[in-house]
Amino acid sequence: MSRFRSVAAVSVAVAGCATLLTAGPAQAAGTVHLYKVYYDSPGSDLGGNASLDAEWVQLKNSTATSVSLKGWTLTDASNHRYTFPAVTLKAGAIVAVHTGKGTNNSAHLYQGRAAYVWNNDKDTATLRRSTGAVQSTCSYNSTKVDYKVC
Ligand SMILES: [Ca+2]
Repeated sequence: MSRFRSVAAVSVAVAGCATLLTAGPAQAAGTVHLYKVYYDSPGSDLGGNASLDAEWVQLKNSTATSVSLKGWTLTDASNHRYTFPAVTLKAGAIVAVHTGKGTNNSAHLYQGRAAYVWNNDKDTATLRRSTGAVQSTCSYNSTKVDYKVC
């Protein structure tokens, strides 16, 4: 009886592996890309650091490996440039780049600006690698919503 149970358990485990292997290749084809731009921070644009930090851009690493963002840049259509410090974005992780000031950590980075960067009507975010090669872009052109999912 106990032998029968263990054979059944192995069969279930094998079936589970087959499902995971089938799902694998699609996951491996990911990139580091712009994920979401929250360009119109809540409330009136009266400035202040809390309002500036409620304006942000998210990047996502949808690859299966960690990626160093050191020297990568994020620019708007007016060429306001943010250069990433030595941070690593883990596989599957998202990091938000806030416009205002704050203390950087693995999930939140801060441009340290005293003025808004992302226009509330239309703009284009461009992410470049440290080589200058364009990695990802995200454009929006609407005041009907406050954010764009890239
Ligand atoms: Ca804005």
